[in-house]
Amino acid sequence: MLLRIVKYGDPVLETVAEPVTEFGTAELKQLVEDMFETMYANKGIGLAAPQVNLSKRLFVCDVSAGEDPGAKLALINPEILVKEGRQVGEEGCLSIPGFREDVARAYRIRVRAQNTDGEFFEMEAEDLKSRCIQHEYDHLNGILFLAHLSHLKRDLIRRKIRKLVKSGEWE
Ligand code: GNR
Ligand code: NI
Repeated sequence: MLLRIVKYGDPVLETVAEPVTEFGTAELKQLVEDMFETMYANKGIGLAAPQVNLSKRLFVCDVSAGEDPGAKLALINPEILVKEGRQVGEEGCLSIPGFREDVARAYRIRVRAQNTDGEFFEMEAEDLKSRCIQHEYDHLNGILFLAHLSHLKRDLIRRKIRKLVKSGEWE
């Protein structure tokens, strides 16, 4: 089932999400499936639960954009354990459509998370996958990529969005 993606301005995007406490349920597995479907349908490489108006600590990501079935990742209650190095690259967000800016992130990370059965696992990621996980992890803490920009760039984008809201071209 396709889920509706909320846009910048919705308070759920700036709220710290709650940990997932119930695992192994059909409901959780269906949610993850629906999030993948919604992410692919919108040509995203990641999608966090708050973006579908669910203030829960989980996200999906697939930097192969559906090309490699083994690239599908679902992380629940994730923690970033280690961050190393630095990369600067362009980011966009499905909740802030039409805006892309360079963001500085760690190059490599080590993450611990749970799967839909509640089992803990650890993984490492670098480059774009690392960038995507950091972007999604931020969503769980109510942080958008705008927070990583200069005041000037952030305010410019906010002003443009305010105009889009006024003209009825936002949400
Ligand atoms: O589709 C997306 N592309 C993207 C590009 C660079 C860094 C992060 C991302 S995630 C984004 C989808 C999204 O909004 N996820 O929260
Ligand atoms: Ni996003």
